[in-house]
Amino acid sequence: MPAPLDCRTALPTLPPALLERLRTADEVLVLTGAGVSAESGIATFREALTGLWARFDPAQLATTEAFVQDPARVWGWYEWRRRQALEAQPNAAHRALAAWAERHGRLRLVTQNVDDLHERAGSRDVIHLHGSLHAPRCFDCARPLASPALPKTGDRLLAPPRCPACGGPARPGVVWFGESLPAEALATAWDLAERCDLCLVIGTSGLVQPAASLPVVARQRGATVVRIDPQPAADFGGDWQLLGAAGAILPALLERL
Ligand code: BV8
Ligand code: ZN
Repeated sequence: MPAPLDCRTALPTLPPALLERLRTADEVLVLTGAGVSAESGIATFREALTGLWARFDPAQLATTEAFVQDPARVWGWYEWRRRQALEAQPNAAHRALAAWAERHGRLRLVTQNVDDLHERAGSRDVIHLHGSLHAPRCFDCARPLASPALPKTGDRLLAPPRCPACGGPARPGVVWFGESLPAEALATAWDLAERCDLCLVIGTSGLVQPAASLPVVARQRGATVVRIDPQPAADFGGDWQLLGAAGAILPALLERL
């Protein structure tokens, strides 16, 4: 596996083999994580969370147990994140991926993110492996619920609204740790990983399963795996690492294709 390419100041001349693959790929799978929304001002998971949440570990809050134990703290955290997402704008990375898909025609976008910035940048048929901040449902009867009006202030403890049908508490429409991923989304993503000949892994630390296995499956099936991230991955089993911000690298890459 070649050394990571330093793209932090500008996109360097790309190795011919990489450029050829980017230009001629037949089926492209793109897997994104929180890093693709970082330049929109949305904190990633592994940066310290600001405000009321600085002292909580997301993996502790993003669980059914945490919600049962303190619904107002978990619901309040997600409403704080939903506000962040609503106040954010898609960045150049989101827009470049939407443009790439339009031009290529056989590029599918799978995201671990629960914001809607890919959609707002124009991406279609986005596969959300971990759900969405914009699809609350009843914790007890699973009925879809409307997102309530956001309170005036940001990060607060908030009692979840009640289900009009059974009175149960609303829960965010995300996949918590220990919960299964939406079966159809996972099956579609897995099938894409097995069929693609190019897999772009953008803005994800690759720590959460089963999403992190998608690029591994793709490579096992012969795909070229390209990772875009400012931080090199020590145990990267793919082919190319482009070091830098997705919002800078993706538009520059698109110009080269
Ligand atoms: C499951 C939604 C089982 C919620 C998320 C023990 C007990 C229980 C489970 C497990 C266990 N051990 C392992 C597991 C499995 C567990 C797991 O993987 N745990 C990890 C922590 C070890 N997985 C699960 O629980 C999954 N379910 O396994 O079910 C099961 C099986 C059968 C039957 C029943 C159950 C569910 C996992 C989904 C959890 N939900 N999100 C929410 O958002 O609150 S995960 C959440 O965290 C995100 O969705 C995402 O997946 C993950 C965060 O990762 P990243 O997106 O990668 O973000 P991160 O901050 O880590 O990295 C950002 C990257 O961007 C960095 O590399 C950074 O350098 C880079 N970056 C920064 N700026 C930029 C940039 N890159 C480019 N440009 C920039 N400008
Ligand atoms: Zn209900």
